[in-house]
Amino acid sequence: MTASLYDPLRMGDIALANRIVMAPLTRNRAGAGQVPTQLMTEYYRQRANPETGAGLIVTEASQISPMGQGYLDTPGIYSPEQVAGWKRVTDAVHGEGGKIVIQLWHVGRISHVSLLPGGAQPVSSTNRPANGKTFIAGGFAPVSAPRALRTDEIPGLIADYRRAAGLAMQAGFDGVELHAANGYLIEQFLRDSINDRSDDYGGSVENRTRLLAEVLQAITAEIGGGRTGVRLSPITPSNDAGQDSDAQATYGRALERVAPLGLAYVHVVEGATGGPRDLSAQGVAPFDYAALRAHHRGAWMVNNAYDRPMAEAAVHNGTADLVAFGKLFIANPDLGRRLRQGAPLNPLDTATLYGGDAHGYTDYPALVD
Ligand code: 8OZ
Repeated sequence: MTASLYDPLRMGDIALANRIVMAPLTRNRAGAGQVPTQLMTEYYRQRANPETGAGLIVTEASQISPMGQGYLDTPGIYSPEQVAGWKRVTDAVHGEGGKIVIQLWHVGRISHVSLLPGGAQPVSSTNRPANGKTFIAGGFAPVSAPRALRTDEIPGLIADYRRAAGLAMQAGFDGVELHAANGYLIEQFLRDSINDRSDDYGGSVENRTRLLAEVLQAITAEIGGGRTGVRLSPITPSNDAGQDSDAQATYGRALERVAPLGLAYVHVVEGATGGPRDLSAQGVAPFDYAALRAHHRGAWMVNNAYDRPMAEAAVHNGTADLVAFGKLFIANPDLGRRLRQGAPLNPLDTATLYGGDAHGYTDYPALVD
């Protein structure tokens, strides 16, 4: 039986009205204490009704601890005030009949001392800094040099992820998505282009996939595999991640290893996040996503530059169960309705993506009835 982008889907323990997903999108509009604001609540509410918006919302990446933050004004999921702020968001989304999971984030070395407690150094798999910039109070700045986490610090890090997953349930989320993509902490362990450790968390594929596996083990022990997803980006060069020497083997083993956890979904960024899907011009071998999928029995979510024909085809031909849309959902609060109708789409204003107020955030127009 062939499915449509507009058909319902049971994804683990989460029942969705359709397969249209709002992708995780950093917007840098959290309030003091990295607390979700009323404006953020309105932004998510506008996109929550599955009749007009998304079947599932994945929130913007949200740090699991103060050390997990890498940019100005990103929300957290570690304090009671943050839980209360997110509860306003989940109540609003559920009030529209929608579903929402929170993306759990630790940036690792993609951070700056000015954002971290007591001016601490960022932590990573490595002491080597990324060649890149982050956004801090004064504007863009080069990321700070990290220090490699000691082996005896890793249990505490895993405990932070587990606690965040528990807090997400208190905040009323339908589940969580582990951010294991885009050159952030988990990917800093996965790829041998970054990970230069000699302990049990570095070297072999088995060792480099260990942190991902242990974090997912801890999260699923807390909230269940049926409420847990993971986002991977096997070949993205984002955040100076380089390329793993054998991405197919590394990412394949990662999913094979977590298969017993029965994850609700795997979310894969195809190609360069927010950029080209085909990286052959950059000398990157094509990645076999179907081979990766063979290691996972649950729902398969795809992302990156999908338009209406591509998304409809992917679900129709079974390449994917769900399609996540990023830029299109920023500019079109009623993207679901527009896709269904083949209606024109609003253009994206790139000047208002990161930080600011309601402009370019909650003031994109919906279609008029
Ligand atoms: C854009 C700006 C800052 C962060 C990601 C969380 O790439 C992000 C991000 C994107 O996953």
